Amino acid sequence: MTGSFPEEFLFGAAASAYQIEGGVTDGGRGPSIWDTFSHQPGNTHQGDSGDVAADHFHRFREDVQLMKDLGLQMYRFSISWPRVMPDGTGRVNQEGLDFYRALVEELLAAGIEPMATLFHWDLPQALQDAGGWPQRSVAGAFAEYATVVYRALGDRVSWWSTINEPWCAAFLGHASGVYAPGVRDPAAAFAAAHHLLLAHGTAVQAMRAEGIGRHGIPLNPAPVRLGRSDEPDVLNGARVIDGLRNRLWLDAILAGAYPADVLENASRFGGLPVEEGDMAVIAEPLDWLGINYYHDLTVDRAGSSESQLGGGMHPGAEAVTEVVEPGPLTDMGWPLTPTGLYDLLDELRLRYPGLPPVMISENGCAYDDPFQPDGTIVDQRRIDYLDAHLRQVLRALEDGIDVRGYLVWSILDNFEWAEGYSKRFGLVHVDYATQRRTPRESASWYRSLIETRGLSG
Ligand code: GCO
Repeated sequence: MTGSFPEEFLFGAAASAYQIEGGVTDGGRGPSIWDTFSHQPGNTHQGDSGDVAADHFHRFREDVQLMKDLGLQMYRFSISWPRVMPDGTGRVNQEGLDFYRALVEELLAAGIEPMATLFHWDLPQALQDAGGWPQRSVAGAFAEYATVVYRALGDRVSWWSTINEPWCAAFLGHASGVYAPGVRDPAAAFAAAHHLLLAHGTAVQAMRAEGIGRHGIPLNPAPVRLGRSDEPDVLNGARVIDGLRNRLWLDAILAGAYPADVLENASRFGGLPVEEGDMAVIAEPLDWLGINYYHDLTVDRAGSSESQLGGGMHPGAEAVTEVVEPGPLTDMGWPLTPTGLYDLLDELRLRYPGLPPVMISENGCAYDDPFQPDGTIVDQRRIDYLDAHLRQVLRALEDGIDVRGYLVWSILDNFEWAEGYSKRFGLVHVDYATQRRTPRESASWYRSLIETRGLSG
């Protein structure tokens, strides 16, 4: 697939607060569940935490200059809830708001459109102590926080992203427990899922009451494919996984109802705690839908594959698991499935008549290519990955699917959650001992793409 991207198409990059900021006790910031979780032995690679990360809290002007040098048109960052409201509700930390104001002004001065994500998993610990996402009250607290942030930045930020990958926060955080808060309770995961969605809709409504903006949510759906087995229990397991990863979220937000099979599966674990009026709030119309895409999902009978990814993250699908078919993998052990991005966009267009404009709000890969003797980093595999996925975006555009932009994950190497600093996703390499930034070859490639706005043969 070759061709040019539309004139208004936005090329950018993304990151998140806990993964790059550091400064976890600076500027009045309160603790988040990731501060707690990462300091509990065994939860992260070699005990890594976001205490310092890429020190973006202190180096953000240098980092924005790097983004300007790349010619980025948009930068998606996240706002640390506990940096703005250390207790989660009530008290506002003006130093925290001032940091994000300074970041936004720096971006705008560099000609870069800011996209602010309100929640990228770093829930204030104080709210976790009060029950966390399984408690319905967190949705109201989130709307209060969203209003505080909108009043501070709404005159300068027009692209608003509510909750990053709520599936991860709900099921990796509360079912498999491999992410913060490290809970292993499917009932808590389903309750968290519903309250994350309720928080999303409530916050969009609250911000719209304050003023204008383009509101969306970055989800991480993926095509679910079958491995070698197609026996009935495997087919059912695949449908459960498709329900949990994709349709629970997309149907609620775009169609205002949970699918019957998702409700049936959830009922085995205490159900989704829907109250009167909730679904209308969750289905608050959006200006854009974010798609964080990395690879598609292949499902096979549990225990019958070369390598299995995770367990316990799909309540009700215990007979099956995600598997990785033989083939090239990124450093995360993820397969290379670029056509899955087109297939996903095509499925969304067909399944959801009310599909709003799409932003590819994350796409990228982890590779740790070495420094060359001349100090450069030739990361051809990352270039090939980005090129292949962007060609699928071109294919979707040619096919009439309304994609508005593409954000590389990530601008900088950063804290990759349970994997800590062992996995590198950055267009720009970070030496964590010195905090020295080194743009990789892929950064130069991306700059050229942004300049030419096209992909040749
Ligand atoms: C996610 C998160 C990012 C990850 C990235 C690589 O999509 O899981 O938004 O925080 O770091 O996706 O896993």
